[in-house]
Amino acid sequence: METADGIYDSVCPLDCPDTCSLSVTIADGRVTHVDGSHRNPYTAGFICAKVRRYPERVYAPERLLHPLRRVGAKGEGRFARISWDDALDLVSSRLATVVRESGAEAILPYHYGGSNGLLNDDAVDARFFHLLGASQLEKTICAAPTGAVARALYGGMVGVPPEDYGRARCIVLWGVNPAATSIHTLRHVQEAQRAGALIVVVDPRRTRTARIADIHLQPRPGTDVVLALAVARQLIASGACDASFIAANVVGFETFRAAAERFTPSVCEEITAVPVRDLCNFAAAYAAASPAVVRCGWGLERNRNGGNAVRAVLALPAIAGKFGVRGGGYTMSMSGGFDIDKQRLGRPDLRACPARSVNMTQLGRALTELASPPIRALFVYNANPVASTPDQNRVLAGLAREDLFTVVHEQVMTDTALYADVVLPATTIFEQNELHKSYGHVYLQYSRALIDPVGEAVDNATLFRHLAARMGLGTADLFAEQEMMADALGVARAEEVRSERVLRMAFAGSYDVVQFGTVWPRTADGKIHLAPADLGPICFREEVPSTYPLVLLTPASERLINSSLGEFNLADPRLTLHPEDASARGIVDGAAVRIYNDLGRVEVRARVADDVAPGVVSMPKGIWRSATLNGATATALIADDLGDIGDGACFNDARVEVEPLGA
Ligand SMILES: Nc1nc2c(c(=O)[nH]1)N[C@H]1C(S)=C(S)[C@@H](COP(=O)(O)OP(=O)(O)OC[C@H]3O[C@@H](n4cnc5c(=O)[nH]c(N)nc54)[C@H](O)[C@@H]3O)O[C@H]1N2
Ligand SMILES: Nc1nc2c(c(=O)[nH]1)N[C@H]1C(S)=C(S)[C@@H](COP(=O)(O)OP(=O)(O)OC[C@H]3O[C@@H](n4cnc5c(=O)[nH]c(N)nc54)[C@H](O)[C@@H]3O)O[C@H]1N2
Ligand SMILES: [Mo]
Repeated sequence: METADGIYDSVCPLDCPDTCSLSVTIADGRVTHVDGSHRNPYTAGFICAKVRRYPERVYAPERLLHPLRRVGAKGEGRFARISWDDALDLVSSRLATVVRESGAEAILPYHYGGSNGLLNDDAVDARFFHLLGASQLEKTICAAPTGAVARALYGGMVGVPPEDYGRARCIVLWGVNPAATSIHTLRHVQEAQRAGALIVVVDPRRTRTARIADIHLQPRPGTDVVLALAVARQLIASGACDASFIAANVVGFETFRAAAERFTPSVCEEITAVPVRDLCNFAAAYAAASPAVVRCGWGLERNRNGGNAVRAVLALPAIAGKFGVRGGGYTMSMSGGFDIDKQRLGRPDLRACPARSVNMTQLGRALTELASPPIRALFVYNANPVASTPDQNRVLAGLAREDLFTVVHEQVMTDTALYADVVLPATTIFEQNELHKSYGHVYLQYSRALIDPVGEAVDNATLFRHLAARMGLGTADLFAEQEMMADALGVARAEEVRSERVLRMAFAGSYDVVQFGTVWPRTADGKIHLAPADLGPICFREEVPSTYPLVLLTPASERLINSSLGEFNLADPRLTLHPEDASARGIVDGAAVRIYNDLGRVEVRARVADDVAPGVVSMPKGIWRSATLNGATATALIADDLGDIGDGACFNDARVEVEPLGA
């Protein structure tokens, strides 16, 4: 490819709600600089520090340049270079053998958010695996509870765009830490605060976001359902609920009210540790403010009560009548607003017969326990399960199975790729075309390849096109980009986004997103359902007594996106613990510690700080095994339990003990 030296448009492909438009400097066919652009107005010309370092990923020493075949033991990391021809022959013949001997359900595709674009996940790959008849993957390691709840209550109504937060008089950031996970949202939050808005943060940790808050509620992890029900009860008791809005638009209010009844402010304090006074102040301030917006995040969903928590939080704007005004209501994922038909992209109709579903949260269990048929071939792409999936030791035990054939398509040699039988090199965003929606804003974007693939890297779509051709599945046009784009967007919109590069969501000719103004619940009857039958009764599950006294949280850090970019950006991860918990165990700041429970042990250094309450400890998600003292990371301590709604992962619900290393 001949790309003249210059500055070009691109889009960040990482799994982050901000989906930034990028300005990329190309010199001599290489990416030399990445920065934010103004093409997507939400990016406003600035990006996070880690993505400015993205060229380090493109040219990383860990970058995979050629297909590889394992020659050492599983996980040992000894590979021999092979040609693409040999690699495709090997993979297609092994998959064909598994189909012939055990049936296609013995093949499991495993993928998530590595490439957050529409052309390289759940598109060509999905068509390929449907035609093959492989087991289906339930994508639950993120957003399954929030997604299920937002659909049940509101039919996935489009959320308040963060660009409208500047208008709000009260912003509630519930279980979300935009200072790390959505820096462009934070900008609008601060703009609102300067204009006098009240900022409320609900987070068990004193994050950088919480530090700027006017009110910081610090509930015990996993108790948000109680907190939100207590707020609802308080709104109702103080006459702050909007009876006429409820009568016209809400189904199930009485059931919801009855469920909230027992959570008086003092019962709430007992369970959540949020003082009665803080609860009452928050409820009164929220009731009085308009526009008021609740930004519900993902941190609160990742525990045994997560679905019910989200359900109670998303009920608040309905009860308090916060809709119908620009900047008021709630924000959850924005994806639904792009009107992209995932079925038309992934084409489940290509499947000749139904196949079982495997919950990705329980990958380790699936690889070690599933029978009739057992998983014999695992195909990993856009994912790094050793780093990002619960129960690391069980995942590793599964990957170590001699009789499992594992293919990993990756950009860099990850902890998962080390266990592959065949490693295939993947392109980065600068080496492929991609269509990007966003789960945090309203702009649909398209980006083109700017440089030649590094080494022999191949994008996901091309890889599955090649494999389909080898295996005689489908026809070439079924897998073409043109076809994908048209299926996702319709021909006209596909052409428009290709030439314009950025398209804004529109609703009946308006660019404004006003809940109950321009966008409405997409439930069958157009109403809000506070007690939908498919979610069962709203409830709070008490903590299961454990011999391990500390709750471990494993949130996002500024340094990585999940495990992506971890090869250069988080060499010394720390466990944060409260000074009381530290001194009770003889742990000082910077000391090496062992964190352990029945599932595993992780050794890192400690950071002693009162950012967490006593009884709560925290370490970042996504770190690489080489970054800890013993080669195990947080997921080694996290059970593969499923949450209350949506069968999601419970990353923030582990119980652990900590001791000084050497004790
Ligand atoms: N820099 C960076 N940005 C990212 C990511 C990243 O890894 N790094 N990941 C991306 C992805 S995939 C996602 S899904 C989003 C996630 O975006 P966020 O939802 O903002 O991220 P989390 O860190 O999972 O959780 C947010 C906060 O929830 C808190 N929390 C934990 N348990 C509870 C609880 O029981 N109740 C309450 N109220 N809060 C709780 C945590 O302390 C944390 O500060 O961010 C995206 N953006
Ligand atoms: N402890 C703990 N763990 C968590 C969470 C938590 O809160 N706590 N949160 C979870 C969340 S929110 C999420 S979304 C998941 C994410 O889990 P994953 O989606 O597995 O995310 P990553 O670990 O970043 O792995 C993505 C991989 O895809 C690769 N990749 C990028 N682009 C491409 C491409 O175009 N093609 C191919 N073939 N590969 C590509 C990247 O190099 C990277 O190694 O992790 C979850 N894990
Ligand atoms: Mo996520």
